[in-house]
Amino acid sequence: MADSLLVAMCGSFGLAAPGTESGPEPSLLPRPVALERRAGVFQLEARCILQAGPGAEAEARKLAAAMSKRLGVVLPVQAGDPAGAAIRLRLEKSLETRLGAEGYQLAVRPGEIRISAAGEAGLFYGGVTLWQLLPNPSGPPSGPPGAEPGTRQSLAIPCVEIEDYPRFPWRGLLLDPARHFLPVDGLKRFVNLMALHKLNTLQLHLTDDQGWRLEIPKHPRLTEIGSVRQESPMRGNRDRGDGTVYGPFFYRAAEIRDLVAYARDRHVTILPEIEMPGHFLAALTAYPHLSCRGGPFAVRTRWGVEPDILCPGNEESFALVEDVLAGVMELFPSRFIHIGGDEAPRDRWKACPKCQARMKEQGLKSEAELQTWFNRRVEAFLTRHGRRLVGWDEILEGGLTPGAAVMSWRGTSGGLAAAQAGHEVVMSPTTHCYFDYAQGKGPGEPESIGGFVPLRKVFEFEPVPPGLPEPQRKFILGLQGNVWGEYIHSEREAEYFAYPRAAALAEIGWSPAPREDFTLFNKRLFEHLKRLKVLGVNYRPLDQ
Ligand code: TNX
Repeated sequence: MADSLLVAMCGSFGLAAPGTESGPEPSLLPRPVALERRAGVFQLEARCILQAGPGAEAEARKLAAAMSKRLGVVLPVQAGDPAGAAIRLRLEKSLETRLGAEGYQLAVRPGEIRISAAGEAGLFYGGVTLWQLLPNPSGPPSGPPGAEPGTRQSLAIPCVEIEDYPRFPWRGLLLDPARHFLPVDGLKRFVNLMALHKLNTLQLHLTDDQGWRLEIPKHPRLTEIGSVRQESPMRGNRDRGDGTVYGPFFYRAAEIRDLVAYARDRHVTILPEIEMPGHFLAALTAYPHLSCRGGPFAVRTRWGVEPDILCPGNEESFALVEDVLAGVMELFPSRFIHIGGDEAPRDRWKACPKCQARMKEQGLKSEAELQTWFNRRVEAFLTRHGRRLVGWDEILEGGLTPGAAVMSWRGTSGGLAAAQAGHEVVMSPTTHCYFDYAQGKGPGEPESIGGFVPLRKVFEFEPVPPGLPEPQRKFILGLQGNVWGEYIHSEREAEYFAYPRAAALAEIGWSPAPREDFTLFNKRLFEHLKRLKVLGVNYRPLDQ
C-alpha cells in the first residue's frame, strides 16, 4: 500500500527559482484559504527527521513514503524531539473549532516544517499541500536506480505559512463500473488521484440495467446472471450491437474490503450506489418474478432507460432489497448508502394488480407516492442499521422521506427545494458536473454520450443556489462530478474524462468563495498538470 502512495505522491512542481527571496506564489490546487510566502527555503535532506506527535504516526509514515519517492530515502519517523531539521506533525484537538475536521496549518520555515491539524484528515491534506510545494523535478534522477525524475538528495521547499480548510464537506466524483467494469487497481489509482486534489467521496454506481457488479454471497444469481450481458452498443454506433459477450465482471467482497481500506487511508469514503426500483434489469434477469410482468428478461444490451422495474407490490422484493443492502452495509462503512431512485418509469406499476392493490392498501394517490412509500421502507431499514439514505432528485417527486439526502442532477432546482425543506443536498447538475459529456468540440475528442461541459463551465459552477436563504445554506453538503460509464471503457478513459475537470471541481469544493478568475485558475492548473504528467495521468490537455 505504501508503495502506491509513493507513486501517487511523487510529482512535479512549477515553482520558479526556489531559494530566491519570497519568490512567486506556489501553484497550489485547490487554492488554500490563506497563504503567505516568506523569504527562504527549507532544505529537505536525507538526514531530516519526521517527528510525529501522539496519534500522528500513521500520517507521518505516509508522508515519509511520499517524500522518499523524490528524495530516494525514507525519512525516519520518531516520537521524540530531534536535534536537527525536522518535519513535525501534530494533532491539536483545539484547532477543530477554527479549522474543522479536515483543515490544517502548514508552516515551512528554514529549520522546520510543521503541520498541525485537529484530525488525521487535516494532517493528510497538509501533507498533500507539502507534496505540491516540492520543486519541479527535471533531468535524470540522481537517487537510487528506478527513482522518479528529479530525485535529489536535497529538495528546496519555499517558506510559506498556510492555513487551510474546505468550503464544503462533500467533494465527490462518481464512477460507473455497471456500464463498463473498472478493475480494483484502476479504482485505487483513481482514489489516489482524488486524494491529491483533496476530494473525499467516490460514489460507485455498482448496479444498473446493463450489469450487476457486486457479489452478494446470499444471492449468487445476482452476479452469475446479472454480471454478464450478451453484447454492448458498438463503439461509434450506439444503435448497433458489437456481438461480443461482456462479463462476467463483478467485485468480490474481499476486493471491496481492500478498496475501502485503501481509500480510507487516503481519507476517501467509498459511497456504494445500488439502483432501485429502476435501472434494476440486471437483477430482474436473475429474479424475474420480482418484476410486475414476470419476465423473462435479458441484461440490457443498449444504453438508455429500461421500462421493467422492481415491483413494490410484491413483499419478496423487499426481502431481496434488504438482503442486498445488508450485504452492502457489511462491506461499506460509509454513513450514506445511495439507492439511486432515478429514471424509474412507473408505467408497469400502473398496469400491475399487485402495485395497484398496494396503493389502495396504503392510501397512495399516485405511482409517484408509491415510489416514496418504497423509499420510506428502504430508508427505515437503513436507519435501523445506523445509515442514511441518499438518492437522485427523483426521490423528491412523491414527497421526500424524512431523513433522505438528495443528489440534484436535473439542474439545481431539486436541490434547492430539498435544502429549503431542511434536507441535505449534494449538487451534481448535468449542466456543470457531468464529466461524461464532451469537454471540447474538436475532431480529436473521444466519443461521448453527448452534451458539452468544458472546463470553464465546471469552474463557473456555484453549488449554493442564489435563492437559498442563509439559514438553509448549511444543507448544501457540496458537489460531485459524475463520470458515467456508457462511453468510458477503461480507467485510462475515465481519467481523460475526469481531468482536468475534477481539478476545477476540487477548487470549487475546497477553496473559499469568491473564487479567483478563470485566467488565474488556468495558470495554476497549467503548473499543476505538470505534476499529473509525472504521475502518468491521462488528462485532457488544456485548450491553447
Ligand atoms: C442519466 S444521472 C443517468 C445515468 C446515465 C447518465 C448519462 C442519473 C441519475 N441517471 O443513468 O448514465 O444520465 O449521462
